[in-house]
Amino acid sequence: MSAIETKPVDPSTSSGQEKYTKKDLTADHPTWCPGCGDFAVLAMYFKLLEERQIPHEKIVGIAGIGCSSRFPYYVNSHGAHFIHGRALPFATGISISRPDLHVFVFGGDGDAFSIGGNHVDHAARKNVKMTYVIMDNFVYALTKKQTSPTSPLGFRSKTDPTGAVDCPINPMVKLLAGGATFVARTSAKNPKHMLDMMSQAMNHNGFSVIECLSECVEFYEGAFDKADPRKGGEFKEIPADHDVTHLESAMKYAYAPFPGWFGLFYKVNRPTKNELEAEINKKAQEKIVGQSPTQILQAMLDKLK
Ligand SMILES: Cc1ncc(C[n+]2csc(CCOP(=O)(O)OP(=O)(O)O)c2C)c(N)n1
Ligand code: SF4
Ligand SMILES: [Mg+2]
Repeated sequence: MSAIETKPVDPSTSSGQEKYTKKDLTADHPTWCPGCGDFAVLAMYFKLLEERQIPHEKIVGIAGIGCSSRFPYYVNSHGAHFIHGRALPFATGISISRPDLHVFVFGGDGDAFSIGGNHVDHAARKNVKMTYVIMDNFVYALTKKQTSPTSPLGFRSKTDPTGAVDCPINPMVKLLAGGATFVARTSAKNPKHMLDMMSQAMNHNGFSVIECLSECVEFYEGAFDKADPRKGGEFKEIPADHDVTHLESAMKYAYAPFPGWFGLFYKVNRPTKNELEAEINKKAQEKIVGQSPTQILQAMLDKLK
């Protein structure tokens, strides 16, 4: 008589699946232009998730609007292509109410620093647990070459046909000043480095944010050649003896002129909003056990009457 073998099921998975591969995590075929830097970001994200072997129903990817923000379409996990610049508040709600999920946010320089500029500051100061990857291409690409907050002076675009005159923001300085507890910079041209930054960001208990230079080959070709050794540029990594808990030192690296430095600028531990509000949220959730979202919404509307 042969015994039927039963294999232990991981309780954190709904399917009990044993190994998650890129195939499981892939959804739609990306519609980015051939050569777009965003492909490398997606590839490294798949690699990270494969390495971690997290069931896809435990992952959330939220984005705003832009070429880069199409990211969630291509990943077989929970996700939303949300309102332009509003990915962070939406992701904050998910992070706080569902501590069992890993929350990632993806978007572009316009989404992060233009229309969503304030949200970045507030998610940073609140130290909401999530990982935010900003795919910076120095241009509004989806809207076909408009000046973005990171476009350099003199950049000719549909909105600045004679060249940009507004002083660009410095993402690293803004993120550090905003109070982010994990700030890193990488490039889509260096996937190994990018994967390392993403992996460290995911391990961080708090708001981890990465600026990833990701070239738009259609509307700003060659923007990052100065940071690419294969194009005669220099990919300067932050020295190993940099104290990542020292804000002033991080600021010094942040203020370096383009192409600047790459690596982990800053990392400190500070209580997260998730931890600080855990008890309040638990009590609020206990009150709505068994109710459907419609019932919860109706009860809220009734209170307003
Ligand atoms: C409220 C609102 N304003 C403006 C737009 C138009 N719009 C769509 S994407 C975008 C900018 C995208 O630039 P970025 O975030 O840098 O992403 P990229 O396309 O470069 O990856 C703009 C202005 C919009 N969709 N919604
Ligand atoms: S327009 Fe630029 S950013 Fe958008 S998909 Fe094409 S190369 Fe990428
Ligand atoms: Mg952009």
